Amino acid sequence: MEPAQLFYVDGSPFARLCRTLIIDWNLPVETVKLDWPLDPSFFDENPLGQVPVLKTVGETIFPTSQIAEQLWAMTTDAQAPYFDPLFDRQVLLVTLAMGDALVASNQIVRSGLQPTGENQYGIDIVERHALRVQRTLDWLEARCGTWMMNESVSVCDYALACILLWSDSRCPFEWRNRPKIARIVEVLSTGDSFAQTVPSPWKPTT
Ligand SMILES: N[C@@H](CCC(=O)N[C@@H](CS)C(=O)NCC(=O)O)C(=O)O
Repeated sequence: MEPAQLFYVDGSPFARLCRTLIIDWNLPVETVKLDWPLDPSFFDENPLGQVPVLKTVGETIFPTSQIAEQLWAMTTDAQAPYFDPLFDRQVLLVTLAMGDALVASNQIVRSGLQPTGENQYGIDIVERHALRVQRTLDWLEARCGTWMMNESVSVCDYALACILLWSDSRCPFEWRNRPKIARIVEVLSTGDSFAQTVPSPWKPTT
């Protein structure tokens, strides 16, 4: 039987979440690194043209939340990081959506897109993404115990750590002023699966 394969690009915080889960859950999934930018033929795999994508027998799975659920289903016994898809879904989806906002804002800035005309949209979109990120971090900080979901480390903690560590290497901003979040990310960042998936330094593509 063909092994399952996870397609990723270096640096993607969403793919890093899946890669750390594969390592820590000891799953038989081959990880396949793709070059950046992704080839247009990748739209045949995922109509959104994005990684991560998980291919298992007869199935092509995305986006990240769906992959995390599939990987959890592949585990044989419950082990850290824990995942209760029904209970954890809101926090996981909001955390990943915050990652989408950070990535979208970074894309605008890195692409060198400047306003070329009058803003008729009513909001500054980069500022709006920044506010979305700050308010989501406040919301998550207020809900945290020792970890984001009760007293056990979960997939939500891994997702948050992958996104905030990505921001450090790609679009740094102040997030360590929230003590619970800062501790969670600090603890996770020293683990083996995080050490094995550190993104390479950013290189501009021209
Ligand atoms: N919401 C998506 C986000 C995935 C995403 O943004 N992937 C980026 C890498 S971090 C990507 O593949 N970008 C390629 C492109 O836009 O061409 C998910 O949860 O999987």
